[in-house]
Amino acid sequence: MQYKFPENFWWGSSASGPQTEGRFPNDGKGDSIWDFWYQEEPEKFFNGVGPEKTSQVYKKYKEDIQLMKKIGHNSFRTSIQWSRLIPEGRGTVNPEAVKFYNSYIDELIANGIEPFFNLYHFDMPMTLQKEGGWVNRKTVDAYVEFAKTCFELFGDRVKKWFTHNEPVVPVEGGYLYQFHYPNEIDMRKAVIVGYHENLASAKAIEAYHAMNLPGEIGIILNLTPSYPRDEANPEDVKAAKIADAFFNRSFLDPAVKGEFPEELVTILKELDMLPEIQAGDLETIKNNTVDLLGINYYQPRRIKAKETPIDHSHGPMPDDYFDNYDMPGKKMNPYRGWEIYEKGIYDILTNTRENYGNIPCFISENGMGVEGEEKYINADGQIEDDYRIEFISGHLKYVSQAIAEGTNCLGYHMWTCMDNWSWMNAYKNRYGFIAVDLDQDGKRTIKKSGYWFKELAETNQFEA
Ligand code: BGP
Repeated sequence: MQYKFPENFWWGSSASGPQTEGRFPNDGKGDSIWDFWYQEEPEKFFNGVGPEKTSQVYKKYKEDIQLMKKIGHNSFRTSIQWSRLIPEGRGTVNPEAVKFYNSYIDELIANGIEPFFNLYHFDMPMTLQKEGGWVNRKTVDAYVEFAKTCFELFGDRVKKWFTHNEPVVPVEGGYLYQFHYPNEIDMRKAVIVGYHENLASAKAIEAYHAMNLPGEIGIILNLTPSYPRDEANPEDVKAAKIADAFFNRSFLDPAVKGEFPEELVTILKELDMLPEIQAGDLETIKNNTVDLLGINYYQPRRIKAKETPIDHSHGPMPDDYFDNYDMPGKKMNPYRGWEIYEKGIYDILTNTRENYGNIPCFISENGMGVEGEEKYINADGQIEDDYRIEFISGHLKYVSQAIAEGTNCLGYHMWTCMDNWSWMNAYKNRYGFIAVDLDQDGKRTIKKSGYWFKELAETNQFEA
């Protein structure tokens, strides 16, 4: 069967500054929380590989853009590293960073690849983190200044901006489940972080629109559908709704509807954990919703009613209201330990159509991280990643169905272009269309999936 996509569909991939650029002498970059954490505890990172190594995109971006072109990209998303552009988080702008991002943007455009730029991809400048990071309201002001600087410097050519990538992840990783610096477990702080990220996003959107630049601004959210163990069990259904409010609607509702979900507000009120809301904040959030929604989808969330005893050792936690459900027989990506459930992407797109005004959206990340891909290298030195082609096409079938039913989905970006540095997992799992050989100075080789994607992008269809 043929699966078709509209003309001018955005085909490409996504990446981030901190996971790709690397650090080089005299580049003027300041420390982010990742640079700092790696200096403090390098053993926490897979094989001891830190954020200064990455795929050297800072030096190799021209070569990389030729490869993107070769695999059919018409668009590509990465992020501006706050700590590269403004090394201390606020104040002086680093001229080397301006040169780099200008040249990166111009090179993309000259090669027919539209640059999409995100402003925050988990990479708080360390100077600001020392003052509390997102827990401190002053960070919101610093972020808005940073955003304005980006719009002023690059907004004439960059026409797709995003305020955050997966803002719930710094909440979860930094303040609930310990996989981002500062690695705390403190739900009160987690709530403040989420609130400030939402407020910062609305204020950046307000600033962008006030500048009347020729483009759009949105947010990128990892929308993880919450499926109850048993649809017929009201306790499971209720638990899944609460998980959805904590992890999806906490950002989706303010971003698209300009308001926080009632269920979440009620719970936080009961816990006496509502953040401090200053006069005008809620109006700012109400009046500055997104033009465009990026959707990252990797895995669903399976939920059952709380059965295990509540763990009080760290105070209240979202998990006091539900248990994760380990569904028997689910399909897994064993390397990352994530379930593969293709229909989830269709459910998200249907939800945006039915409940979020059919907002213009696109799939901004979807992908499969695999460890030990060298075992799939053929005689010509190419990685035959048929599993990745199967993963992408399995999801794209559902994207095409959602579009046929009227969902306003404008593109598909795979995570990622070149294999890159996956935070604490460093280079363990590889996600790219293009392999990066760390032992050969980051040598690039297009995988089978890259050539498959090229054909898809050129014809706007595939057969399966
Ligand atoms: C998303 C992030 C990316 C990327 C990807 C893969 O959540 O936006 O930065 O890393 O997930 O996940 P991981 O790198 O943890 O395997």
